[in-house]
Amino acid sequence: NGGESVVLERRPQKTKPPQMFQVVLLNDDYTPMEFVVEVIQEFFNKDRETATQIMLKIHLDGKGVCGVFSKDVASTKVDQVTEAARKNGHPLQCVCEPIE
Ligand code: TYC
Repeated sequence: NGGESVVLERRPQKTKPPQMFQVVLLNDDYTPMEFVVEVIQEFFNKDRETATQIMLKIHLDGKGVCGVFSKDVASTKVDQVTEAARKNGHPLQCVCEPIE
């Protein structure tokens, strides 16, 4: 073929793992400990013992990570926790933050 050669270059791989977000609960002086434990069990699928440990960590340190999710799931968790807190009259704050 006229001596021409074809070079197939490898493209840089395009797909990278999605940015992950940690969902964090913040401490406050008013939300009952029991409510926080129930929220962590229900929305973050933790057993009661783990949920209690996370709640106490938040109570002592001011905040604590309840789970790590894709952006969509993390933001849904924030909405669900915030709605449950408001419905029950508690000021509990839940936020998500990108990790790494
Ligand atoms: N500090 C609260 C209390 O003493 C308990 C609490 C824990 C509130 C964790 C919020 O994210 C929280 N009743």
